Amino acid sequence: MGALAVGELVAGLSTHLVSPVVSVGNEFIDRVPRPVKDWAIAWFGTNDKVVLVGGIVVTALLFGCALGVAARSRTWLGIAGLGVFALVGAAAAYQEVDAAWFAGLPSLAAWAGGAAVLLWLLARAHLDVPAQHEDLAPARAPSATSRRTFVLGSIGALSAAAVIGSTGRWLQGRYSAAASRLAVMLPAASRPKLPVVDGVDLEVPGLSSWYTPNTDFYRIDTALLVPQVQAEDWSLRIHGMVDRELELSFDELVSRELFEEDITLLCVSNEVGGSLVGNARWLGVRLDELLAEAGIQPDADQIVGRSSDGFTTGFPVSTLDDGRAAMVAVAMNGEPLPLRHGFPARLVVPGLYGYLSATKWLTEIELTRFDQFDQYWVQRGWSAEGPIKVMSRIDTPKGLARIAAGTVTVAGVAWAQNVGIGRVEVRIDEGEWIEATLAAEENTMTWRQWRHEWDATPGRHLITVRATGHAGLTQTEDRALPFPDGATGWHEIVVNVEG
Ligand SMILES: Nc1nc2c(c(=O)[nH]1)N[C@H]1C(S)=C(S)[C@@H](COP(=O)(O)O)O[C@H]1N2
Ligand SMILES: [Mo]
Repeated sequence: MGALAVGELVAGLSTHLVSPVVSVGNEFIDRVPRPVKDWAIAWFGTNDKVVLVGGIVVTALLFGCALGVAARSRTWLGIAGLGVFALVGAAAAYQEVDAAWFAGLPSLAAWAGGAAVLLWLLARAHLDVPAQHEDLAPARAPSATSRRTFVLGSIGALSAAAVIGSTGRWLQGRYSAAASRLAVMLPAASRPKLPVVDGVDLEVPGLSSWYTPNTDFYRIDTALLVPQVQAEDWSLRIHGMVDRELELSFDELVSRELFEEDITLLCVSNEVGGSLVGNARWLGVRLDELLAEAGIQPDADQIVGRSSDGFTTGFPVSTLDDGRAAMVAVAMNGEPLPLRHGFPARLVVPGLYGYLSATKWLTEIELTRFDQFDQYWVQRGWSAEGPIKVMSRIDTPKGLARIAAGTVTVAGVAWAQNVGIGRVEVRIDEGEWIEATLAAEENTMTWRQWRHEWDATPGRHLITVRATGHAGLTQTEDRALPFPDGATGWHEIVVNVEG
């Protein structure tokens, strides 16, 4: 406990330092075998990070208790054990991107702090050891005073650790980019988009709204702490296999021609019926225009996005051939990108899963070749190409809901980027497929709402949905898990209709 607290405090002293707990967590995230990660997302969803940090702290505390017990007979064991513990923290710290040469300092200090607390507590526990040695019989029970000094000492040490640890966390908070975000003034789009088509939102209770509010938007990334990137210090470098390297500051980026577009973002880990999908209005600079200015060399076939935290994405240069609205985005639903969603800038590429394309906290765009570089998730076995698959989801009623008999509105969303949804069908109890009513279509890069009025009779019923893209491709019934290139299958729910 003392060790962890000192680690936090020292980490708070410099932006170049990361708390040992966070480093160990980040390393863990980068190294866990995929099944463990899938299991964590399945069980804890987007709370997986809280669980991981909690797990590390609890493991460390249990380890500390074991060391304390061992140190009672052999002091050096306790000190050495703390050393092993600090080594793990330091090793993880040196794995962080841009680790400074002194990255191991918080762990080293944690070792010293932990050892000091241990020695001090041991001294208190042994205060009257000589007395014990004199009267060996009947048992070597510590005297009441010795026990009291030890317990008081422990309480004192715990409170000191709590104070030191929270001071450390507070110091680390100084590097927040929240103020930088508040100060950002975004110019309007120079090519304003027409207002959203009428009727894209069916406004059925329980159905996802057309735009997903930023606060509800799913968050998926490998960063245990949200990277804090100040717009003032930020720059975007476009380099690699280009004719002219470009480097743009945030001001230079936003004073270029901005455009806006509604695009639905999707995570490849989304299961059938899952919620790792959201629709937003994005404002940004066209990626094809930036790259044309840099001049893509003919041999380049991969566009790699690099993030401030070392994460990378990669997708084919040919993705942009159809003129789709790929962009370096600076705003989401009318406000600067939230810190969690990549402030100050990120990539958004309609039609590709996020892991291939949607780099948050973007700092570099590199033109390269697939035979020269594998991006973060490709190194971990995921597919190097990831067009989003046709999918539909029932939002209301909810699975296993109890509903009253009569007319029930079954409604949801469907997507088929960048072809567009042509048809959605609903089936009750494996009967005939019935065409649902579609909301208006805004563009082919977003989800499309649908609804179906169902005359519900008492009993237990199975509702199934499937979608078909404009090109005629119907969502397959074959169930596939997200790995390696996205889940497939029909979304089905069971409801209980009460008579
Ligand atoms: N820097 C960084 N960018 C990232 C990721 C990441 O781990 N780190 N994850 C990607 C994945 S897998 C997805 S699905 C999207 C999610 O974007 P969101 O969190 O804004 O919804 O971000 C992408 N961009
Ligand atoms: Mo993702």
